Amino acid sequence: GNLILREAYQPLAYGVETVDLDFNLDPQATVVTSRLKCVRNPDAAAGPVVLFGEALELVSIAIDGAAPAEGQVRKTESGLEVNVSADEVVLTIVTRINPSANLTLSGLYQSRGGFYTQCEAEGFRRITYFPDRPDVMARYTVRLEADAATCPVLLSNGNLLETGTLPNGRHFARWEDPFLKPSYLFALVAAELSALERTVTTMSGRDVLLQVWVEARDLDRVEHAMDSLIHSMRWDEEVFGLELDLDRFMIVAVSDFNMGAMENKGLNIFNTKYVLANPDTGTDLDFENVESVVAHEYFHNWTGNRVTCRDWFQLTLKEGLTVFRDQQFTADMMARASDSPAAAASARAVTRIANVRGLRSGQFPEDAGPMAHPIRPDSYQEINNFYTATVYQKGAEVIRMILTLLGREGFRNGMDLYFSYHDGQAVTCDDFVGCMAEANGADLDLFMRWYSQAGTPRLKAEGAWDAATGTYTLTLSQSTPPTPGQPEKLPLHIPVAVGLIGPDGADLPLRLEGEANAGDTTRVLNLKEASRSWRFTGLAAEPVPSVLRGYSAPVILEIDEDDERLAFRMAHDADPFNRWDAAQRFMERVVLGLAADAAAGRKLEVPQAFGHAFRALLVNESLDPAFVAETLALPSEAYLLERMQPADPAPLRAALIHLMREVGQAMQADFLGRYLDLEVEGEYRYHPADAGKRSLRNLCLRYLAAWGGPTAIDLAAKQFEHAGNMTERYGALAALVQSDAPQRTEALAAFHDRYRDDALVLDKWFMLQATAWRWSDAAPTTLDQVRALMANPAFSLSNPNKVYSLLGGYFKSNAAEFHRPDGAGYAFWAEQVVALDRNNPQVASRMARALEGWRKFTPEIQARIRVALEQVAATEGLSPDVAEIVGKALG
Ligand code: B3K
Ligand code: ZN
Repeated sequence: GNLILREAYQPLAYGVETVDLDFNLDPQATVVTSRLKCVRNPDAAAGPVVLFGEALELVSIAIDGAAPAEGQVRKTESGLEVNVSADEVVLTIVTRINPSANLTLSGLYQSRGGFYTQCEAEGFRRITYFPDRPDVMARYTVRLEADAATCPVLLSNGNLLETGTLPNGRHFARWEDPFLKPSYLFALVAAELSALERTVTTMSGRDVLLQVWVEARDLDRVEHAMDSLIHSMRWDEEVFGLELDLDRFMIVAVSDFNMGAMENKGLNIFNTKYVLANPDTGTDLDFENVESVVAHEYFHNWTGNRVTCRDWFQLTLKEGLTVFRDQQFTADMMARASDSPAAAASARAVTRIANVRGLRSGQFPEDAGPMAHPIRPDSYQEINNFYTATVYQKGAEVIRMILTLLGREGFRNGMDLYFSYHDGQAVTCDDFVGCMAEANGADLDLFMRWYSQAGTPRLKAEGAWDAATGTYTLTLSQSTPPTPGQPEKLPLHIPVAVGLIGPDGADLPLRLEGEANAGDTTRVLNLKEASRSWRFTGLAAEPVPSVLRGYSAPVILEIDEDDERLAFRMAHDADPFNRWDAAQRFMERVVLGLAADAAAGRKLEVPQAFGHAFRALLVNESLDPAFVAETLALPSEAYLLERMQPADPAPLRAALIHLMREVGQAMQADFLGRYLDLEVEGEYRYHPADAGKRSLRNLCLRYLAAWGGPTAIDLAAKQFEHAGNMTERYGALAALVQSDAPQRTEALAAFHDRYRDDALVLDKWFMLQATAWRWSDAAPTTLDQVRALMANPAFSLSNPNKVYSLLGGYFKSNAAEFHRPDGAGYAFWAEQVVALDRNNPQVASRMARALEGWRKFTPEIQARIRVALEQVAATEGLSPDVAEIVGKALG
């Protein structure tokens, strides 16, 4: 592949001041006329006007209104170069494109009869020739013309200037975006849609129009997205003083979309999955996801749009920061809805736990495999492969550490300085961290290593107790394993939040050697070297350390704790995150122990101490149910496979099944008791208190169904039948699917009948079947079921949501079935990746990534996977997207 290097960045010789676009929209032959005012960049080396273009038919190009001279326009591998001598030049470029044939869903494409665009990262060059880089910021006007009957709604960025009718049933609209923007934020929509509208007043007193555009039949599912938008606007005003800068803000939902959503200026385009939700179709988790994705895209208006990235290596500048902002928002929203300070603290912890679960199961595997990269990568072959968990989730953790180091006020001052220096600019991660440092007089030079070093650091904590002096010495050491291209690692600046727990379970006031008084019960220790010790004095008895509270840094904590100590922290740690983490560590130990037993053919036995600690949490009615549900939910299989050496999905699955069955059976009365007590009365509302109860109830049901006693299956079948909302209906179905009860088939059929015309709900139905565990060898194999489901009329290989649910579910969330010993899962993977790649390389590449971590498996498994990887790698005409993934995997 073609390797792009961060170090090779050069500004272009010519930028663009204004862009006037005219779209004559037609499914097969859309004509795009672009008028570019190009201006020489005084800071760049001399050169031609560089225009990128891909899959375009060039109709004409004029330079200052005249035909180009012989040789003045040169075709290159990536587009065109235009030689000009003036400092300013106007290019008029006409291209023809075929949106109906564009199955990549990048550039201008069609979905259900409408026209939509997706330009990030490099889709604009599939619409017209343009210097399609984020450091080229320009002012845009857009004229859209389309058939009035099929496309009554014509939208683009910014403010609407004019609309009108034309002969032959056509009509037009003109839009103007008053702000400078890079081409990746351009958008248009021409479709038959209806809007939910609200007018709200911003903090400075301006009235702005908010619209959520969907197909008319979906209007009963948009209220929550609108509420989420309004909450996001208020939050950004209150927390960061940032206001909506346009007169109107639009969200459009589309069924065919490669990712979650896109922050185009003033015209966010969303996957329907992150807009549509009502109690009958969306689970509590769907409501939460809609809220956070709406917030994420809205927050990009400042962090991403007003200040954007100089080049794509800086992607985490906007993504890490914006994920951090949406995570803070969600935590605040959860806390705000709680009815006591304790409930608020717990709700915040539950949000944090969800974020860390995501990091551990999505980002840790990436950091341990062939795609490992720093949050600011040094090179890439295909930029679309770098919208990763590392850039997004680890990037957000890095911003969160800056908050930990600077405090709330210091962080806000840094943000204010960032906007005062860089509004309207395309900048780098150094610029951002520079503002944080300058606003606080802080030294973040060492901290910058988080931007350049890949891999998950190991943080080792060792304690030594000296009874004679009442001193506890905590030694923290760090190391990072090598990653591809980075054999040597250097120490990072790691903020480690630490507490000490006394023998009675209460936190102790902390006093470091040399300090006059004891202070807070949680302290942040700044580890900047390979190893360092801290001495806590004035202690009456040996404390139990609670290290990395709140998960203060994205590292793997290595600390030697026996079962008794884990059970103690599960019962007492005052930091709810660490209390949850103690439970997860205990479970991990038990599951991996059982897996080793299974692999060696030994009898499986769940340790009693674990059962006691588990049950103590289950029956603890003073704890928030949402929190209890998190502590009792198993770590993800993806994460456990990372922790297992060598990874072996079959014994791991056997261990998980055994654990759930045993615990479900042994504690059936407790599960049932809590289940009955936690029933939520009244009409469904999306509220953390209700959602927490539903979550713990559904967890109880899953353990009970795993045990599989007839009362348990009846209970699940009843919940399924009488459910008043999707969270209960889905929870019951998930429990039944995770069992070998005959009611499983009936429930699946009933669910399908009820939602046969509902694409988003059917995605859940596909996903549940693709990810289901097989509880007995008599059950049909998952691969056979997935193949059969591909023939279902509701399935389509060209709809990303369907692919992610059915194929993604099987490849990425069902390790034991996918890695079946005969290798049939891998052959199926190769077949599907190649088929997808012909039409949609971005979706194909996502599926391809399911096998990138293959070297963690046993040698027998590796040998089988290699065959499939080599088969895909040898395929002719492979996209750069998939080629990069399989190339790096085999490299
Ligand atoms: N910025 C977009 C992601 C674009 C992905 C392009 N392959 C959505 C987001 O992060 O908000
Ligand atoms: Zn984003």
